[in-house]
Amino acid sequence: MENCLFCKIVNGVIPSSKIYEDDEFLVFHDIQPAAPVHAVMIPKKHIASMNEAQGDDFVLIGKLHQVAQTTAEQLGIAETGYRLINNCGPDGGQTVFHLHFHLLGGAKLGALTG
Ligand code: IU
Repeated sequence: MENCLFCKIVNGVIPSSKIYEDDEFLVFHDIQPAAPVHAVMIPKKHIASMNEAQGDDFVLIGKLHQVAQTTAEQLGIAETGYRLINNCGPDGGQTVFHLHFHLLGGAKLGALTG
């Protein structure tokens, strides 16, 4: 998608601090970390949000959870624990409309609030 910021990161037009990359996924450090460890995990395929996912996208989303597990190990937060978050739509706090999950850890995280 031409105007999608995360597609631009995938294409290298916008730089990112990469943690992991393969044919289907990219993981990078969030530029505004909300925790000591804060990675953004995206499928390279443009899916606007969780609400737009369909068909095989759910296979991709399942695999992304597997990448989250290995990334947590790589970042040293597997044992202490972490949080995997998807913000969906404006009320969910989504600001970039390319499906992504936040992987947060490295400290005891606060309770979820609405
Ligand atoms: P959100 O769930 O859509 O609010 O999350 C978008 C995240 O993408 C947010 O935490 C930004 O700091 C992060 N981000 C980034 O890490 N690098 C970028 O170039 C851009 C956004 I644009």
